[in-house]
Amino acid sequence: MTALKALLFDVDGTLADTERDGHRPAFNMAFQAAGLDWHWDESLYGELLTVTGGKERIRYYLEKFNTEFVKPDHFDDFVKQLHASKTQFYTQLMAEGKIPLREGVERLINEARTEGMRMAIVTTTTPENVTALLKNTLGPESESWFEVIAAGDIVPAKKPAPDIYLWALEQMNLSAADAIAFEDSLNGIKSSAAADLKTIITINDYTKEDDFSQAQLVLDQMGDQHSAFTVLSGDSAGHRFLNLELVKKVHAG
Ligand code: XBP
Ligand code: MG
Repeated sequence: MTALKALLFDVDGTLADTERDGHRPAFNMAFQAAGLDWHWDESLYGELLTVTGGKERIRYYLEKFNTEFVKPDHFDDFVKQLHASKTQFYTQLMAEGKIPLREGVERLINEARTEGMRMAIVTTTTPENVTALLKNTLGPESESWFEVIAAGDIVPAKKPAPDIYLWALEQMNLSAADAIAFEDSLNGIKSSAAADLKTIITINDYTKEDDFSQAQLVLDQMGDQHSAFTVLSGDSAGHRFLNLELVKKVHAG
């Protein structure tokens, strides 16, 4: 059996509920600032989440939900600029500190640091967004706790492709058996499972109906001493919240 050497964290939906209250409003602010009458409500955004990556999501919206829109010349640049504006609004929202980490995330990260467990971020979101979330929740130094920040366009094929996980493992000189992934969505588990990583899922409102049959453990949240998780599938070995001991058991199991 290989000992657990690293924790690989997805960001959006896993560390914090950023999709509904961060990304979605930031997209809408960018649309308004660009003089577009587009509005992504919570339910439409749920459908748009099928596609990862903000630029990819804008294109998907126009292909599937707003086919009347006449694409401007230099459409690629148009999407890039719109997305850059969205990133600015998103990082501003993070700086206002309105999006907290999910229950138990900070505790687990601190426990991992204390034990000297290696950690990385593996996400499809833009690197600036990761920096903004970490700084404004875990503090200005926290980015350095993660050995690798694998994010955004660093690999061309985003989740559900395994590429971003494989890239992170390669950077860390680890094999999939050495690590475990933390995810919240179907695209996330498809990506981590295709990279041969064992995965622990914490669901959220957008992902609660997703198929997580490839995950080792599915929870409603990581939970805490006074806020026990609900186990949706897998074996929590009698634990009431997700600590490093349970993570190691899931990895070994
Ligand atoms: C996150 C995403 C991202 C964000 C938006 O997925 O799909 O596209 O919604 O980020 P995951 P950008 O949690 O699997 O990483 O607009 O910066 O692309
Ligand atoms: Mg996610």
